[in-house]
Amino acid sequence: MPTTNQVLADWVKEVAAHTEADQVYWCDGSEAENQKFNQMLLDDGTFKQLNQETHPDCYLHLSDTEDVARVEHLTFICTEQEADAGPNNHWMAPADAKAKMDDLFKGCMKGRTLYVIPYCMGPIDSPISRCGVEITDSAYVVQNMRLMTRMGKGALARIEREGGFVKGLHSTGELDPNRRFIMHFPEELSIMSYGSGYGGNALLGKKCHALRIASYQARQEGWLAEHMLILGIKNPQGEQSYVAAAFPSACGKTNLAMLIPPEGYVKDGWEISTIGDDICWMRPGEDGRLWAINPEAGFFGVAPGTSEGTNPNALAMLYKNTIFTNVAETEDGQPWWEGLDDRTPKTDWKGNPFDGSGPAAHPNSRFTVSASRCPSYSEQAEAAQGVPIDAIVFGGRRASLVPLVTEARDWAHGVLMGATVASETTAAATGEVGIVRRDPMAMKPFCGYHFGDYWGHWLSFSDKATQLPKVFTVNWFRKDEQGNFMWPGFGDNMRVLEWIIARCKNKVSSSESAIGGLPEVKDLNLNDLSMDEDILNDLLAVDRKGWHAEMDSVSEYLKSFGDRVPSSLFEQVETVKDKL
Ligand code: OXD
Ligand code: MN
Repeated sequence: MPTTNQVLADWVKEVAAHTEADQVYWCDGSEAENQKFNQMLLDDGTFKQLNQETHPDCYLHLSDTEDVARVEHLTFICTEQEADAGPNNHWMAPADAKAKMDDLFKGCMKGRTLYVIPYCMGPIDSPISRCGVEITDSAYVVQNMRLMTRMGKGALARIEREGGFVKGLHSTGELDPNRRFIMHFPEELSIMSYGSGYGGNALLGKKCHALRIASYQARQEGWLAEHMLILGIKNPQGEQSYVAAAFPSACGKTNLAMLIPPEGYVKDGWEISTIGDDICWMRPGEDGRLWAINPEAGFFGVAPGTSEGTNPNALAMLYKNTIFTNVAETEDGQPWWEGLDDRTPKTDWKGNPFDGSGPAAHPNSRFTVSASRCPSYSEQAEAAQGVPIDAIVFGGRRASLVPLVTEARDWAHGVLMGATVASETTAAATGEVGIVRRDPMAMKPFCGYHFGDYWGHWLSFSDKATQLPKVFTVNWFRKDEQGNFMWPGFGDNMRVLEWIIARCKNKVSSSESAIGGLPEVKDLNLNDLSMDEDILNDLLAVDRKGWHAEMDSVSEYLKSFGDRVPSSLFEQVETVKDKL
């Protein structure tokens, strides 16, 4: 399947020569090809077949035990000027980075096949979508890209029509953590990744292209590439709204994207549909609204904690056509992870007999599955024009201070809310409870340029779009003095979404406070929820002293990014302080 795009043809030839690949294979994205690759991966032991009665076409892959997560300390943004990468990124000069990577890639595909994966991020016919080509020596990566992107013939045809594409070069190398780098060249729209087969490092369409490179490109072209889920909400009157929401990791993005509303809501006719669970590309439409697509075609989700109780929609997808990475296995060959159910697995994620010590599945074990398998997947996810976003929601894990939901006064205030998103570390993760780490727009690991410029870009949308979404902050994670969660979360988050949508449609008022608009208790639907009104009052209260301290810390944080931080963000901080 060679190509009429000369740049692509020359690049593949050049890489094949430099890496000394045995052969070159162009992926066409067909079902026959899918089956051929699965068989190949079974034959060479990369895949293990799971129980085909309970889990047809499901495979287990156990990775190298040192290659199980994204490696932020080895991830670089390589812009000509160091200042353009910003204090939020590791930087390396492009020439140095290329020399280093050229050395690593030299001869690395000897005895291996070089796979060419043309892919499209977003619906093939959407003007918001962008294409890329990943070259990899990993058939496991090919099979994951097949589920996560629109790959093969259709993508190549679009590349040939349009000309441009993001170049991504990947090799698993020796999987040596000391010879592992993920380099991004946003000025050239290219990526080089060596030494890891893990999703975020190796499936280059996802974090590398759709967030780091795309965020840079989006700034130049006037759109936004964000670490956000997108969900649809239909009310009993049949009115459809869309919400995009950004949360740092371990705050339940996939669960919120696939939320099943409480019974009473379902009876009344409310419906939630899923557009995406991780990435959102948005741009102003002719009507002045922000229109969004999910550039991905699949879910690369964390398995542990996924259950019938926490996310029945996610669990339902995982019985067919799924790749499991680093989960445990039951006696009868079914995938298993902590939190799934009370069975005891037979083998752990290293393939050893499970002896009860430590987790059986790796805490970052994953499922890769086509979005079309999700029961709540919306057909609007395939719409070329995208969906119009009514509300943007930012959230973090805050045991105290931050109310259940707050509405920004205006767009600039909303940008401040996003820029100062924070999440508290948990004892389990670090031993230090309640340490607030800021993760602006949940993009700390993913923004391909200086955060100061990024916030300026966000602010500029008040001139680019006339009907911007309303912006909110939510916090599902408040705890009482005994350390118990005060809000039930999961499906009951629907109650907060209902208020958010009602605000977008001006159907309820909000109570103005120094930190933004808060719901009146009477306007939150608490039917069938045995919740004390005092608790809700606490969840909606503004702790003045605490917020003064918060604003001081926010100010310090913003200052740490130097003089590229827009002054209007500091003005927003002052406004909040004055009102306090
Ligand atoms: C992440 C992911 O690390 O989505 O954010 O995998
Ligand atoms: Mn993510």
